[in-house]
Amino acid sequence: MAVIWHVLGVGSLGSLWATRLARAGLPVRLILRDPARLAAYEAAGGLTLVEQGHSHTLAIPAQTFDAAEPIERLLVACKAYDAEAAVARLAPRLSANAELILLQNGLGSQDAVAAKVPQARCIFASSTEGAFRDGDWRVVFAGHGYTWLGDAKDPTPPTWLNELQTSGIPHEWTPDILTRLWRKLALNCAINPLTVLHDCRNGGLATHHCEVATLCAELSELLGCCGQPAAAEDLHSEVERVIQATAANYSSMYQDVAHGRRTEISYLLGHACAVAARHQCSLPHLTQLQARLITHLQSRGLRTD
Ligand code: NAD
Ligand code: KPL
Repeated sequence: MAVIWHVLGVGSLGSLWATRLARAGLPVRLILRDPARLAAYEAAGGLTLVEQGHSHTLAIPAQTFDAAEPIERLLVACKAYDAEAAVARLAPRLSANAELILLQNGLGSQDAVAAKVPQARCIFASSTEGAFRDGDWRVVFAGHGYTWLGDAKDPTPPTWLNELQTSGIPHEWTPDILTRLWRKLALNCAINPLTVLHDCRNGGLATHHCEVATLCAELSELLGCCGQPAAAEDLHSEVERVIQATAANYSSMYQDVAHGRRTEISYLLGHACAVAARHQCSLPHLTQLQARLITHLQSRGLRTD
């Protein structure tokens, strides 16, 4: 019998995965926060995927944390700051051979989750797909991309990669998932905070070349210090390429701040600065950027952790 995909975190990315898996005929269960959310979901009649203007509603079964069904495969799609506590609540339901797929951006949350469930295999993911919600229980597939998956402790690919293939989820198994995550973290640190502080789209950073170049130099130094030199290769030119390629977009952090939502700062810039401090690597511009961003978030009444 096919293993059930339990999905924890039915937001943008979790819904994008759940709907594509279910559309391919795979067994999926959504895990919702409490009976009130479960009732609201059931009243809506399912989860709707909007793709190229077409919407498709899938009546994926849902449950709360209290359901009895053991969990063998868990897709964790909460924000980085929610992942550890949410997984800890589900730990009693994990079977002995459980596998978790962690979709969180940045770094830090994955190790915190893994420490809560030492018996489980934790597979880390880094995704460039884009999705947003245009209503409750609705997700819009906004940007095609790719998801890299890997396990820093065990390079053996899991058996279910073919299910991602069947579901049309573009992916690749990589032995270097930490390098991928560090590279994305560095890109996000070089772009996202500046878009918030300069109140601009990604393309607006074209007029802040020097600031971007200085940050890229410090981020490259950090990647060298923490044993990730491959993640630093041509970082500055890739950052400039991403700025041009996504010039019309607002960064994810910009959008979080604009909507008054908590950001993932602690798992991006915060993580970079914490690792730099641990390695006694002095990065004055990055540290100053963190301080400026924290002041900005405070001024907007937003959380700084
Ligand atoms: P989101 O806020 O849309 O979804 C997170 C969901 O988790 C929410 O529905 C929230 O209610 C739920 N949740 C949180 N705590 C919970 C709990 N204890 N129990 C049950 N549900 C809980 O976030 P998202 O945009 O889907 O992002 C998820 C992760 O994926 C983030 O780390 C983000 O950076 C990363 N990511 C997102 C995208 C994207 O396009 N949205 C792309 C790449 C990476
Ligand atoms: O990933 C991004 C984001 O907005 O979070 C990009 C587009 C690369 C900018 O850092």
